[in-house]
Amino acid sequence: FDKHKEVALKKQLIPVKQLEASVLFSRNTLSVTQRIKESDTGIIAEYKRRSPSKDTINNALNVYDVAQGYEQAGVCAMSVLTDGKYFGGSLDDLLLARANCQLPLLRKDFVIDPYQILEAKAYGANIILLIAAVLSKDDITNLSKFAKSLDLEVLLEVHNLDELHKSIMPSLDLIGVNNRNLKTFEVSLNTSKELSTEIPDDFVKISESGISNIEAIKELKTYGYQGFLIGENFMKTNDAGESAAT
Ligand code: IGP
Repeated sequence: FDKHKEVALKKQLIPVKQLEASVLFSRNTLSVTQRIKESDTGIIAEYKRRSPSKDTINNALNVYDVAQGYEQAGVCAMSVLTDGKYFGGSLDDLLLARANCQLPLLRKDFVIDPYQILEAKAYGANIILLIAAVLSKDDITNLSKFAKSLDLEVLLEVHNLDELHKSIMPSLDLIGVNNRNLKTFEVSLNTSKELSTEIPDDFVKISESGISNIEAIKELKTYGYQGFLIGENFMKTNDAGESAAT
């Protein structure tokens, strides 16, 4: 993760003033929390070309078509990987998704600096991800408050009880349990099941990763999960939008 920090910080190319002056900076807010509460499915569908755990998932699908497909499928929000090094994504992907759908968009990246939150806003995101495994409690406090000040919602990702306990604070909107261990890439839906009772009810609960069928969703719902972040299962097909619809 330290390496990643270096890379992320080196990308500070566009001056802050210019980001803040961009047209997308002053658009209306889209609330994913609201949409998830109103939806019976709660799906956040991800655009992901490749991942360190799987190498190439699919290079043939362009973000433009996928954004449209996910929107037609009626998902609650779209997640766009903007990390280039490990996931082959970019901020341009986010911008293209913004240009082609009205869905709330999650900037999926390793956010460690407020500058990345300004970028998220300027490139069309409505939600940012903060990963408890790579951030201190103070980082989470500062970054989440900064995001809220820009009218962005915050999804906090945890993988174990320690991460959850250090992170609970009012400036978060959604708490996501990642079923994938980011160090070993092992996936187990039990992670969501085990942590479910520890997440206070004021947050929308999201289960992330390794979800590949309706049965899993139904089961996770009985544990109080309202949202489901799904990438690979949709992206590995010829038509990600169609598979999200079914
Ligand atoms: C999606 P999957 O197994 O459905 O493709 O997982 C999403 O949860 C996963 O991409 C993810 C992720 C992350 C990627 C969850 N947390 C943090 C990068 C960084």
